[in-house]
Amino acid sequence: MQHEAIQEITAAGTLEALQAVKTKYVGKSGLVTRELGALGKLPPEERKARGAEINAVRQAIQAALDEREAVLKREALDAKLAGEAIDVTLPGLPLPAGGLHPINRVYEDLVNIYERLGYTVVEGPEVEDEHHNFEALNVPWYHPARDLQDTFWLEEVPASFNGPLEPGAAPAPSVPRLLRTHTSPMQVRYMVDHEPDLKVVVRGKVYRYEATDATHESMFHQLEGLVVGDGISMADLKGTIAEMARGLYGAGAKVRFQPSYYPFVEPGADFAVYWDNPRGESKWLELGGCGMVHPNVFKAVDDLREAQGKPRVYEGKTGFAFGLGPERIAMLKYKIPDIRYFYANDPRVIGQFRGELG
Ligand code: FA5
Repeated sequence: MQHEAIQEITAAGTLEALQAVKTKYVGKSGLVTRELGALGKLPPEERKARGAEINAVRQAIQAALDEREAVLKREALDAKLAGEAIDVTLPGLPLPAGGLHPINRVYEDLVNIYERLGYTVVEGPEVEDEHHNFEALNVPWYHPARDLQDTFWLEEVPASFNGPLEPGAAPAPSVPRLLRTHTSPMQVRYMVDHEPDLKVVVRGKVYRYEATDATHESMFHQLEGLVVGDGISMADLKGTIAEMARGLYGAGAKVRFQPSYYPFVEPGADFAVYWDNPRGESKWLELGGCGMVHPNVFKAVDDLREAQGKPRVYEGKTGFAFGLGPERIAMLKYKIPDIRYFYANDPRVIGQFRGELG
């Protein structure tokens, strides 16, 4: 029996198989255990010798079981460790490649065009004050044009802002802050800090307290242009916008100007480019507003300069300005049907541009 047991123990390849052998021989009703139990039936003179014999067998089997168990446990541990080993030579998990947001891509195209034309590129504060956003841009507090750009105010608007709707009424006692509704306040800031001649484009976010729809967001972007010097004319403005359209849509691009009203320019216009849409139709695409800088803006800038001890240098100058929303361009270029997709943080939308824009 000892011989067979040892053979079976040696043959057991797993801890489970070994346990079965253990149960078979030395378990509660195992073969050896039963033999020990049968001792009582032997005549007393045989019991001792037989008992010693069976115990020796039992100890030999137990020793073989222990030894085999130790071997199997080590093997199991080795196998587990081998399975868990980190192969440091394997290539790492690939990080998803990022790409430029479609709006930044359009900005790059636009900025490249204007840098080529010798413009400086600036950004400016998104938290503005009422004076730069409206007042200095020839939009006094009582002016209905303020309704064109519903505003996120950051501070209580003083009661006098809602005072008698008359020119010449007492000016507001303080200047509340707001989220800029357009990039035009940077016209003012840039002119206060720099003397003519100048050519500058402003890029950045703007905010309007508006209901959103497929073509309107409450946060969007603008590109603003400002050129000031001597004898700058509407022809310069038209040539510049045409050059931009050719940069965006190729040599055959055509531009259209229609009279429009912005308080900070006179005359003012909206401009559109003629382009071939994805359905093969040629259409006018409204891009933004523009015009010749209003003399009241130059005056407001000189007033601010004077208050800072700087010379008045803008009176008598001429200049043009324009402002457009890159979202429009990006929606058409990348066939994104709803402006809200740009900022919904959905990787299924933005992820499409990884390869193309990387
Ligand atoms: C302005 O903001 C003027 N500051 C532009 C300007 C600058 C005129 C300099 C003259 C001289 P307007 O409110 O039209 O104008 O906005 C300009 C462009 O911003 C629009 O043509 C449009 O492309 C974009 N835009 C306006 N509102 C939204 C909106 N809610 N969501 C997305 N884009 C918008």
